[in-house]
Amino acid sequence: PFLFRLLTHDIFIGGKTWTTFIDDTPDLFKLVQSQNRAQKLLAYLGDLAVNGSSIKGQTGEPGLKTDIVIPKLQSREDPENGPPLDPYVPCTVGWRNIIVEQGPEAFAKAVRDYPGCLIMDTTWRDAHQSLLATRLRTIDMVNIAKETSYALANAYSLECWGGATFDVAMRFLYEDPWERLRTLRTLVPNIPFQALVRGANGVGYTSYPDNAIYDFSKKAVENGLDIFRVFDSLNYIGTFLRVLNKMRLGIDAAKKAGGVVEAVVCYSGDVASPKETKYTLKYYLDFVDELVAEGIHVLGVKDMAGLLKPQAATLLIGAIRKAHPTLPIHVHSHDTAGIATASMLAAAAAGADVVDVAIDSMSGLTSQPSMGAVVTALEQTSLGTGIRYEDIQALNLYWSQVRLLYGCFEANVRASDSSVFDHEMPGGQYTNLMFQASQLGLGTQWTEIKQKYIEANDLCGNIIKVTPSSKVVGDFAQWMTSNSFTKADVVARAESLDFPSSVVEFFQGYLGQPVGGFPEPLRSHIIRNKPKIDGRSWATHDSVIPTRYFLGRPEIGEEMHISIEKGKTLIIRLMAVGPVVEGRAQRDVWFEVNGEVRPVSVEDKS
Ligand code: 3PY
Ligand code: ZN
Repeated sequence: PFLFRLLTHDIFIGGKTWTTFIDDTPDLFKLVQSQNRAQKLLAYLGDLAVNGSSIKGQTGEPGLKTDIVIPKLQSREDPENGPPLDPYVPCTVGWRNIIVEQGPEAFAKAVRDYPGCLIMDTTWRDAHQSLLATRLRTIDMVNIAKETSYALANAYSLECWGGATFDVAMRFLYEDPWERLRTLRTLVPNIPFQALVRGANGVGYTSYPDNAIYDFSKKAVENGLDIFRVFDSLNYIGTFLRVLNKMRLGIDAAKKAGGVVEAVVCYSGDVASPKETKYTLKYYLDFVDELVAEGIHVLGVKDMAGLLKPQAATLLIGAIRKAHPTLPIHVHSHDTAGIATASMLAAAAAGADVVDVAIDSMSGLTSQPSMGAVVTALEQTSLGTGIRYEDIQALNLYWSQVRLLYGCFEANVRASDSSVFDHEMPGGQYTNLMFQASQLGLGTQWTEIKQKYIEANDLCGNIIKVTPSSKVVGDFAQWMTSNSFTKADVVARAESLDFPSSVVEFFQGYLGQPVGGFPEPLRSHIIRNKPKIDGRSWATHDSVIPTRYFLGRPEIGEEMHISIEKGKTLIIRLMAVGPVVEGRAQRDVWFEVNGEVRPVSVEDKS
């Protein structure tokens, strides 16, 4: 085909070939490029036809077999109802303009001065991290991005990056998380983008050197990030020695990068309970004072497990509001027990400026509370969010289809679970551990894991549990379950047992210092002659396959439309899957690509 193109090219026919003809005429190669791309696509689809999807964590096929309908937003006759719709370009009105034009301090002040309560939408990050093992692909955000720029024009932010999205994109989805950020940024220029950053751990699981965190934060802002939600998994701010910094490093890096610093206090225990002795109101207020002294722009209250009951929200947010009248407060929760909607309403009433929600069909259970519920409830108070009910319905129509599509990653969490008040597992981890327990097929395994999680947390000294400290407790619990160890067994035999490495490293101090210090003599028994660490350790979208075909085995005869570049769509039909080739674990798979028959040879892994 290349030779044919060359010989039939106008310039060639006109006899005007010159030595740089090939260099100056890149369109000759377009065909070669698109053939290569088509060949790669066929290799992927052929492998899917023979072996099924190999995306880790997938069980079964996507639950949606039709194309997704993109809803239309209702037009806005009344300018009060938001910026007028333009079907061709994204919305340009929104809170991000203040960050870009006037900087983070002015943004924080405007948020604080806003008479209502704003929302952050977590649909693009925490919601799918908590419900769908973080498997949401960029394309499924891109497809609704423009509508989102209008519907959520008055949102404080869209959480779209950080947490587990970063490493899942690279390890399991074959995507570039930076590309995700840049693409979404182009499509949503008006709403601030927010990321969850694990202090000195960035978006990973261990501590990184200072320069990595500084450069990462700088690059994040350059690629379109606005707000950094910085936390430490033990609420450990670090020491004043720069080299030992924990959370302080994440805060400083975000600030130097020009981002909005939303520093976080992680919530644990029950601040409104008379039985609470560790995570008390005084503990939280002192920690908030320390964060404020760092010169943060916004305070995040991060209830990663969904433990904050309405009365506790009233008490805690009310007290922080009183102590820091000008500080914007942003509250995050999970709906594991079913109480988060009530708690977000209580937080708003007590003075929170922003609360976290997810679009209805991606909300509830281990995710955030429903946007439709919180927004409509606030609408009836003096704390309206500036988000239209009709727009939420339109977005939700889209997300209800996406939820079905990704049904093959659901952990089967079907109902609320108030036992979270005992075990305190963060939303994402709850779904993960439950999925693993159900894979083992033992009905009682899950109850057992929850019980061991409580015991493992006790052994660690009742710590704040969020990535990565929650992983330590989870590993500890699974190890206790598989070895049938009780808490008493562990204490009695600590000097000789072979503990999981994450547990040993936690006790060494690799994650920092837990509130109240490490339990002794258990710590010494577990780490034996290993060192104690008392500070911080050192430790292209050219052809996107729609998710339906990315995850689902194609059927014989099925026609797939895949766009490989603007205006160029391949119509691919699976024709046949051949027998295993004699003596080799291979099959030929036959496709028809734009009417032309093309075979690919695929390894049969069965
Ligand atoms: C993360 O660190 O990924 C979290 O979501 C913590 O809640
Ligand atoms: Zn969360």
